[in-house]
Amino acid sequence: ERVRIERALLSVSDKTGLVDFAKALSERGVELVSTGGTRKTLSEAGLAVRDVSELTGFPEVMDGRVKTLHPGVHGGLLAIRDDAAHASAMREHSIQPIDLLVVNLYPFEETLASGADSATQVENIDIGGPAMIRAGAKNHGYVTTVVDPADYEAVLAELAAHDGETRLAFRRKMAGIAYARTAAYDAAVAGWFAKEIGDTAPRRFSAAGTLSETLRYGENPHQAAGFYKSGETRFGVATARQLQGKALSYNNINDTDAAFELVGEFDPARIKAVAIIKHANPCGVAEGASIVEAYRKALACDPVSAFGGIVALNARLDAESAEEIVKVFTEVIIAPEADEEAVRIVAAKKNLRLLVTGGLPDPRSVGMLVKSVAGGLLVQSRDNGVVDDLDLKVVTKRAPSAQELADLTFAFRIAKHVKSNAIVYAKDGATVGIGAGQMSRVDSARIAARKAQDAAEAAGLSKPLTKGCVVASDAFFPFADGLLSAVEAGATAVIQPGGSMRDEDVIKAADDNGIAMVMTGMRHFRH
Ligand code: 93A
Repeated sequence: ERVRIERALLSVSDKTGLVDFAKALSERGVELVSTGGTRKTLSEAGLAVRDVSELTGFPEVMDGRVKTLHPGVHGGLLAIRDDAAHASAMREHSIQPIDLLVVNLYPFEETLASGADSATQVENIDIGGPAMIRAGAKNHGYVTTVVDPADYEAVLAELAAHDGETRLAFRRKMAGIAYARTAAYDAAVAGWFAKEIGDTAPRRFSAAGTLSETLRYGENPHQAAGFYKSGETRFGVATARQLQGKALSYNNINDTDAAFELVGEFDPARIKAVAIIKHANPCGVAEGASIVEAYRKALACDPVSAFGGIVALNARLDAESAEEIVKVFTEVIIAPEADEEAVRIVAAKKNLRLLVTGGLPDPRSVGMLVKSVAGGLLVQSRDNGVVDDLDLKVVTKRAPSAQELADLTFAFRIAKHVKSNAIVYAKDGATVGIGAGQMSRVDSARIAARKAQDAAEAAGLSKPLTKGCVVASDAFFPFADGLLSAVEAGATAVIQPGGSMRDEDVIKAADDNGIAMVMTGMRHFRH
């Protein structure tokens, strides 16, 4: 379990912190072995250090291309110390065990950034370094592998805390970091090759996983695209079974994901829910006693936008619902399951895709979201905040009624899945107007009201559906104007995160208009 560090092999391009680290190791009685440049730095600092050729019995050759690629090194890294055959091989070939491996790689990424020529770039592909790192990390039962000067301190702390030994848990942690490093390194090399040869097609293998499907095109026909599956077992578009219809397009996959993640917010044991999505935003969401009821209510919100939409269900697709859905031109239906009869009804529409997932995604689960920016990636954890878990605070004189409160939490659940700025009007468990993706919150509020007006007119109603509704905002109202615009549309209760400098003004505006307002303390930006 614990391993005493007696011999360390150090071979680093980035010499940051090297001398201090090696000095500390040496003071602990650790024997130091190094490759050319590293050894030179250490001996100039007055440290006793052996040359790696003493382990290999072979000189560094071919301009250093071959310096550690030798059984004398790899045997010392890979040997299972308490395996009799391994131990006898070590004795027979005079292979000395290496307990601590400290390697950082030829600066391939930095060389890229400097705009070097191809030959220089190729020379900076490290071969021996990754080979040693992978060997040491594989044999983490015995070897501690360090690939980053940022971890030197942690190694010394580990040795100090455990009497010159490392624990298995520590070595495993370091092994994980080691493989992540070699993966990132090779991803950079692969990316450079793709660029060199002008290959813009999605790569079959990538750090994101293995390419599962080459798509016809991306967001637009002149863009290449592919679908990588991470292997995560989350119920959703990546793990769904497609029962019928054309192949999914890039936009279909994106929209279907948005749709199904949204209905995942509704526990089917409590209520049935349906979301209709266009361009990754909901144009109608509703809950009801049955799927067909929820679908009708969702469709009523914005029947014009629902044309060509994606329909997601939080429960089994039944025949009655299928009949209703196929009346409207729909691109995709996604549901946990589907009745045989429903499948037959959908089959009449050859192109309509029907996906069954086997379950619903857990909105509370953790995960990573990745977005690319020029020259980099932004990574964040999934927005797994759920309104039911929040401490809702009534901040106005009037508290919401039970019905208002039910609609407020419904609306806030949906606002989380609407592109910011998001304004969601809701009534009786259905959205009645959604404003998405505007640069000003007031505009989102106005658009949502306008859409509610249009839907009412289309349905031949005398007043817009927003009369007596509630409103949710994904982020705080910076001024009272956004709230007043919602009040003008007919909202009687508001749910929003709060936290603006002008919360006082916004609360006063609500009180002046007899509005009930609830603050969640959690924002749901989505851009
Ligand atoms: O050219 S290599 O791929 N061949 C090798 O056998 C080898 N062994 C270690 N590069 C190799 N290294 C790398 O040399 C290490 O990963 C490290 O980046 C560098 C350290 O060289 P030096 O100690 O001479 O500065």
